[in-house]
Amino acid sequence: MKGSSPKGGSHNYDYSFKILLTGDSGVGKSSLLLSFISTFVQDLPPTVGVDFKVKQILVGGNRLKLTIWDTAGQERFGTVISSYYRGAHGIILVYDVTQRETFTNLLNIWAKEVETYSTNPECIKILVGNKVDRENERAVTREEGMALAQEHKCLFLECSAKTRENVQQCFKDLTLKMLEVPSLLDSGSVEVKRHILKQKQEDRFPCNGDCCS
Ligand SMILES: Nc1nc2c(ncn2[C@@H]2O[C@H](COP(=O)(O)OP(=O)(O)OP(=O)(O)O)[C@@H](O)[C@H]2O)c(=O)[nH]1
Ligand SMILES: [Mg+2]
Repeated sequence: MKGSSPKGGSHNYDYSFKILLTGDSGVGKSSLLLSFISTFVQDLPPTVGVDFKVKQILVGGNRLKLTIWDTAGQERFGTVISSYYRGAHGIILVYDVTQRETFTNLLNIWAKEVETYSTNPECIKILVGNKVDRENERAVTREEGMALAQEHKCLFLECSAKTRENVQQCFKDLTLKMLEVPSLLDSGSVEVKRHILKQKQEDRFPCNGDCCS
């Protein structure tokens, strides 16, 4: 549905996508986000509640507005979780390659949460092994990561929020894949949103015939 993209329209982007970060506390979700948006910050405090950042990027000739949501891996607030997942186009499942438990928890906790709350059946997932700069402390092999991703039909990448290795690539791979899915393009398209808004306005102020004669 690239044809419906309003290039040159009044918006300065073609598609608006919601992306989520999920995974255990301390795996580096907030660091990854900061590294992508601006720069790595050493020893961030644990996230409290929910936060989001917006970034515009150019991918495959499309101007994308990404709203990237980040939440605490530790405290989970039941009512917040469902709204966190609602309408997400892409999900980044993060583990720490030096902490095996964070990898097994992806399967036991996070994948189940995604399955339960995600509302876009075709949303794209990417499995990300973070902290590869600590190679000598590695506890999960690259092959294990790849195998899990294949089993769950996810994309896969290893990265370091600290050195910024593969950080941009992670968002590029994810968004390129999202751009291949017509249903995600429909819900992320500025054109579709404009149409829905117009429809709502027409419903609120229906034409009584006077204005169109
Ligand atoms: N060496 C190294 N340290 C990292 C990397 N990414 C994050 N860290 C460190 O890991 C710790 C936890 O990072 P956060 O980004 O706060 O982790 P989080 O997943 O957001 O944690 P919660 O908010 O509690 O869910 C911090 O001390 C970071 O500096 C990385 O790629 N390499
Ligand atoms: Mg955090």
